[in-house]
Amino acid sequence: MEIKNDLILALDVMSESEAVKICSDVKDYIDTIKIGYPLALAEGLEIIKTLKDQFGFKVICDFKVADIDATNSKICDETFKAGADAIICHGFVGSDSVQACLDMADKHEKELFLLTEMSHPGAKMFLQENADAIAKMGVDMKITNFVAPATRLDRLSDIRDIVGEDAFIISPGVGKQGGDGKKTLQYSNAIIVGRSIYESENPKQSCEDLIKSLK
Ligand code: OMP
Repeated sequence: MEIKNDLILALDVMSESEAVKICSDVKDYIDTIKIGYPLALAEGLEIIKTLKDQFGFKVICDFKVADIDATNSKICDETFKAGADAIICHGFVGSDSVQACLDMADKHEKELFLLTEMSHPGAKMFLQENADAIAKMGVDMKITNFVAPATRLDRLSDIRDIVGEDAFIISPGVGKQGGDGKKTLQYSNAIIVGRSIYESENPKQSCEDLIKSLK
């Protein structure tokens, strides 16, 4: 996936009007947005097509799909039917659950991102000790897109080593969660940034400043 300025906007705002306003502000700098439960639950899955049609963005749906295979399959099918270009699934549920997501992504000729270790402090409690195995499982399953944390560069680097240079890694945790964009891009293909942009007084300026800081 080609991502303009190596920057994905996490659009965790709570209404279509806020979403449209932020997108209008940053559309010259961004071509890929990530929509998660906050906006999808507030506005429905139609928001995917609304923003794609209005701005021409690629949309990654961050539904952290984490159920049994049959249910994962249905979640992914609906999400791709709604226009998503990619979906994020959890890996801790195991290969049968992830395979169901992969099969549905293949059926729709769309992409799947496998979440390995999360970026928040709580990820150290249960997920971290299994994250390398999750990444290895993804490699064994021929998955090529991964999510790994910008908040722990040592772990991001470990995960890069496991998935290999040709894999595509996107990394949340830059800005509000403390991660540094430029350092993250030593290991990652793109950063995911939410609040530092959409909560800013001037999202356009924040976007511009962030992109300059990545150079
Ligand atoms: P900010 O912290 O506001 O920049 O937003 C980060 C975005 O990345 C949010 O949409 C989170 O839900 C998401 N995210 C994480 O923060 N940590 C993770 O480990 C994984 C994700 C994700 O899958 O996108």
